[in-house]
Amino acid sequence: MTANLPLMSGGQLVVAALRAHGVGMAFSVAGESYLEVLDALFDAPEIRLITCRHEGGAAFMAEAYGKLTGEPGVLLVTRGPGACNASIGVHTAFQDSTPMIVLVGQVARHQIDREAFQEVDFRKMYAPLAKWVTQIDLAERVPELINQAFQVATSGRPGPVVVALPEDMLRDRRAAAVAGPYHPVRAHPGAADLDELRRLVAAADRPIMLVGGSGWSDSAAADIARFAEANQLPACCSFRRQDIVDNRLGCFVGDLGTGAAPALVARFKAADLVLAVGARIGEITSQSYTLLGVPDPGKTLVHVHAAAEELGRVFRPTLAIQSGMPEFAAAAAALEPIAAPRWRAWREAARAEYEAGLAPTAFAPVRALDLGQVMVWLRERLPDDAIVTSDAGNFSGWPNRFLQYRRPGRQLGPTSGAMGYGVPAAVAAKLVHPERVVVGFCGDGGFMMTGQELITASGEGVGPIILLFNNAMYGTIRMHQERRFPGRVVGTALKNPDFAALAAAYGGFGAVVARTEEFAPAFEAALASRRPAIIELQIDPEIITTRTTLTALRRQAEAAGAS
Ligand SMILES: Cc1ncc(C[n+]2csc(CCOP(=O)(O)OP(=O)(O)O)c2C)c(N)n1
Ligand SMILES: [Mg+2]
Repeated sequence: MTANLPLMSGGQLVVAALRAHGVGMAFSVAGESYLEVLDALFDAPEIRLITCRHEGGAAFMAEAYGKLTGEPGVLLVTRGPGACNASIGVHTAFQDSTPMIVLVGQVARHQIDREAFQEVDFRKMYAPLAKWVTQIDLAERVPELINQAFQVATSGRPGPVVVALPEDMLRDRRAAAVAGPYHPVRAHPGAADLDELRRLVAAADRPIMLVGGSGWSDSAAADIARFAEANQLPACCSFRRQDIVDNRLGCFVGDLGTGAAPALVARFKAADLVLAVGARIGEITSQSYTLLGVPDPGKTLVHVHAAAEELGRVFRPTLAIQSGMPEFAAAAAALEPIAAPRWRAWREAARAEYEAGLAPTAFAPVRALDLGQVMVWLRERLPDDAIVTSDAGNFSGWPNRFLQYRRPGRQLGPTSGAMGYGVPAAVAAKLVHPERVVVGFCGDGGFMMTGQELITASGEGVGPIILLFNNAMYGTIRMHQERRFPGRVVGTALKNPDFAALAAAYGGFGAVVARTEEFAPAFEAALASRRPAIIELQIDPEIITTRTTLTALRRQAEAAGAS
C-alpha cells in the first residue's frame, strides 16, 4: 500500500494530515522540539499559522476558533513549558466541550523517562484536562493517530485531544498514506424517543426548555427556536450560551449564568417539566445544583445530550435522548406542534420578566458613566452578525444581561470561568471573520493576563475592539469578600497601567471613557480605525454587578452577621 508513496519526515506527515483534515488556520508559539512540523508548514501556505505571544493566549485562540466554527482549533506548542502555559486553554476546551487538537513537542524517544530537558509525561499531565492524550512513537502511524485525534475531538461530546510528538520521530522518514477528512460521529434521536418527548411535553402545565452546550450549527439553532416557538415553550440558555436561541424571539426568556435573573430562577424551580437540550446542566447553570433535585430532579426531566456518559450524570432524567444537536433540533422542528398549549400565559409571563430585565437597574445617584445606557446603546448599534467575546469576571454581567444575541452573531465566553479568554478569543474571531464587528469584554484583571495578544492582532492586520471595564480590582473576588468578610479587603486591589497608551504601543487605537456621552464616539472611532482597540471604561467600583453596589452587599452581610 505504501510502495508508490514518497518518503516524508514525521513532521511533513503531521502537516499533510492537517491538510487532509481541512485545517486552514493554526495557532502556535514556536519551540525547537517541533522544528520539523514548523518547517513542513513553510511548504503549506494554505494553513495560516498565527504566531502568538504566550501559549495561554494561543490556546484560548484555538479554543475560540473551535467554539466559533465547530471545527477543531489547532494549537502547536513546545514540550514542558509550552504545554504548561497552554493548559488553561485545554482545560477550557474540556469544560466547554470544544473540539481542539493540541500538538506538543516531546523529548526524543531514547531520552524518555530520564527527566530529559523539559520532559513531561503528557498522558499523566493532561489526563484530567483532555478528552484523550496520545503520543506518536512511529512516524508511519502519524496518519492513523492524527485521524483518530480529529475523530475523538469532534464526536460525541467534543473536547481537546493532546498529541505528543517526540522530536526524533518527527525526523524519521517514512512512506505513509494520509487519510481525511474526519467525519464527526453523532447519534440521531429514535422515533420512540420523539413520541415520548411529545407525550411528556403535552402532559405538562409549566414546561421550560434549557438550551446549551456545544455542537450547535446555525441551522440547528434555527430549528430548535422553530420548535420552541411552534410549541409556545419558554427557552432559557445555560451559562455563556446565549447565542443559541435568538434573544429577540418570544420564546427566549433569559440565561442561567452567574448573574441569572431571580425571576427566571424562580420560574425554573416552579416548572413541572424541563427539556434540557445540549446543556450538561453544570454547577453554574444549575445554581450550584439547586435548580433540580439530585439525583431525582423532582420534576419531569427530558435530557438531550450528544454523549451517553452525560445522561444520568448528577440528574436522573425521565427520558434521556442521546443525539447530536443538528439531528435532534431537525427532528424536534419536524414534530407536529402541540395544539393550543395550556402554558401560553406561562411563556408570555416569562418573556415579560426577561424584557423587564433589559431595562437597566437605576442606581442613585446616577453615575457619570452609566453602564446601563452604554449597554442599551450597544444593543442597538451592534450588527446582527457581531461576535461578542467575554473574559471571566463581574463585568461580564453587563453584556450577558443587556445585549441580545442571535445567529450568525455569536457569544464566545469561557464556561470554565477562565480569566484571560476575552482578548485572545476576540483576536481569533476577527481572524476567522475579518469583515464582522468583534467586541471583546474584559475586566482590568483578566485583560492583563493575555492582553499582549493584541500585538498578535496588530501583526495579522485585524482589529477587534476590547471594552475594558476598569474598576482597579479583582471585582468578583472583592464581591465575595464583602459577602463573607465585610470590610476586610485583601489581595484584590489593582494598580493598572495606562491602557490607552498600551493600545498605542501595540499599534492600536486607545480611548478612555469616563462619561456616558463619550462612549458612542469612542466606539465609532475604534471601528473606523480598523486597528485593535482598547476602550477603557472608567467605572465606579461601587457598581459591583448590574443589580447592586458594594456598600449594599457590605450592609447586607453585616446585618446578617449581627442578627
Ligand atoms: C485564570 C483565573 N485566575 C483567577 C480566577 C479567579 N477570579 C475569578 S473572577 C476574578 C476577578 C476578575 O477581575 P476583573 O477581570 O478585573 O473583572 P471584575 O470582576 O473586576 O469585573 C478572579 C481573580 C479565575 N477565574 N481565572
Ligand atoms: Mg476589575
